[in-house]
Amino acid sequence: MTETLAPAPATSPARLSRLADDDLALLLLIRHFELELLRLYGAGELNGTTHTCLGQEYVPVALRPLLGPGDFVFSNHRGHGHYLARFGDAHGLLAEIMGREGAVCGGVGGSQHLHRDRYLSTGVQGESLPVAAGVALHLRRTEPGTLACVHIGDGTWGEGAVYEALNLASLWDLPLLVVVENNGIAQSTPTGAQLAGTIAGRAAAFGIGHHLVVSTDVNEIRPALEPLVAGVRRGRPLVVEFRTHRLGPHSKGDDTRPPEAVRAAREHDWYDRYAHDHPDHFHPLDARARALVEGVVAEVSARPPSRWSPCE
Ligand SMILES: Cc1ncc(C[n+]2csc(CCOP(=O)(O)OP(=O)(O)O)c2C)c(N)n1
Ligand SMILES: [Mg+2]
Repeated sequence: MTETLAPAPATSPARLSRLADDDLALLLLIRHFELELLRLYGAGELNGTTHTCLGQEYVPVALRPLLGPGDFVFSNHRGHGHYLARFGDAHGLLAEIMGREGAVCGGVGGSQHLHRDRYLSTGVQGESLPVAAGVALHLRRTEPGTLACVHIGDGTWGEGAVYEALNLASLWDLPLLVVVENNGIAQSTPTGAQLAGTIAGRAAAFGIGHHLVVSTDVNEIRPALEPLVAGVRRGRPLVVEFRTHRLGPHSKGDDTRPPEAVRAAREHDWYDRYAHDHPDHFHPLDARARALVEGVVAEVSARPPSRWSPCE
């Protein structure tokens, strides 16, 4: 039922290392979940809008074991992968997006506005960073060793609230991990047309450390991040910038990029590269993830509409 995108051109960068089963399974779950969402949207089955993280799945997968249940995660409009990496709950998420029984937030949050335990997402760009900074201050005082992790995109560096939050995070030594998923575009605006200087330079202006990730290999990214995340827990904020690629449209059918830009994004896609580099590992787990997502779609689609009351 899920569709893969056509194979990428054979100009792949370095060979990917062999992943642990659970990491590959999670990457594939997110990939097939997102592909199914685009199909369901096209069939008129979804409530509201949706933005997929196709191509960026490895970001929350790499971070997953570095974050504990005591940490807060603040996600954004492109957050399905963040949620699935934290909870693995494809049923609750799909029910939320489809407005069916068992939805994480009663079906009123939809794709972009989720709240579960210490996980929140918002579709309003720049809204989450000041909130995350406030939560980080609370955590520093009451639960030292925990942190607030916030995901933002490159385009979100155009919001003034980001700089107010960075200022206080540095001044007050807040355990704040800012994960930037720099996919080189904000809706239809290339980053080069809207961001002067660099994200590293902007972090440096506040005395905040910056770590650049260009790899898509979870086995390379995670050990490099581990000591840095430990430093955040001790009270030094950090910006981790992933140079990543948005594989799909901004939201649904709204891809304004020229074909060369889409091709370039596909050349970096871990999915085709992993299938090429490790076919024996990839194919059985890929088939399992497709079947799993198909089952989730069938099961959730058959549920009655969600019901929500502010008094419940
Ligand atoms: C305050 C605000 N302004 C505008 C929008 C509309 N909008 C949604 S996503 C988006 C682009 C975001 O770009 P980026 O931060 O790079 O994230 P990406 O979509 O690339 O993941 C815009 C302009 C919004 N959600 N919030
Ligand atoms: Mg972007």
